[in-house]
Amino acid sequence: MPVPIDPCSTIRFRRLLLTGAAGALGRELRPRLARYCEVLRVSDMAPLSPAGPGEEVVIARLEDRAAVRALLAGIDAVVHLGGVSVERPFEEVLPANIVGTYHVYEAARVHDVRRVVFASSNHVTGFYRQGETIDAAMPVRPDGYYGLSKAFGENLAQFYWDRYGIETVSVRIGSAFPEPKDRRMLATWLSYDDLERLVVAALTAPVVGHSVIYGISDNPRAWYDNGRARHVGYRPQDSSEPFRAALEARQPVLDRDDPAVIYQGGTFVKQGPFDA
Ligand code: 15L
Repeated sequence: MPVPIDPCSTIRFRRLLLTGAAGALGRELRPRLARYCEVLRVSDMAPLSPAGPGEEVVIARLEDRAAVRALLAGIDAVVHLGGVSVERPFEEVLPANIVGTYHVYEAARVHDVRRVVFASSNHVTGFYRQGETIDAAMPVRPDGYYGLSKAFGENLAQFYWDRYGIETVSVRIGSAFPEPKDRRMLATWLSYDDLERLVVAALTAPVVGHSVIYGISDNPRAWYDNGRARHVGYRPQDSSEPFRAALEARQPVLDRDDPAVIYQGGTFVKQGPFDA
């Protein structure tokens, strides 16, 4: 079991929903989120391990409107990780990320779910240059169909806040892995403990409307300025810095003409076209 971030936490939801629970981040968050609620409903289209104490397991496809409608019944808040999480052809991204996220928000409206934590991505702004400091108020520059779908999800979140008062924190997740894998991730890395801190802050901040925040640890040379999202209350406690020396030794020379080195989205910016 992961070490509790706050073992004395008194934050308790009655029933939380975690979509995308079979994915890498879903598997990481499942035991962590269980500590903050009486019942954790976990869902994915892929197989999930059986329900533990205080868990409900629901297999559902996000493009199945009726299934998603049922999924959100009785839910207090949603952590929506579900969908395609890498660059893929538009035909694959469309049903899960675009239609599916629409179904989640429609179901939230119908069931009066008041808070969503939406797993957006740094690939919403992947075509800004590495080294350029950006914030969530700057125009999106998606680096592919995946990034475009996350930009759409953020727009859905804004619309459902403006029209229906459903609050969302859109988390533009950087690179959430046990440790940074390359030099780019020295800027984009998000530790799993900080991921938990961020999701819990996003679930419990008193007022968020629709807020957009970059999901990164306290990386000294990050490209993202989260100053506009202080009200979310996320205070990262990890940093990529201890990994710097080893990563720079492993990648001593970078090809400055490589788009993956030029742009913040890294290799995502040069994937596709998919009909070649
Ligand atoms: C993402 O959005 C992906 O889901 C993840 O697999 C990583 O590649 C990450 O971005 C990243 O940019 O490092």
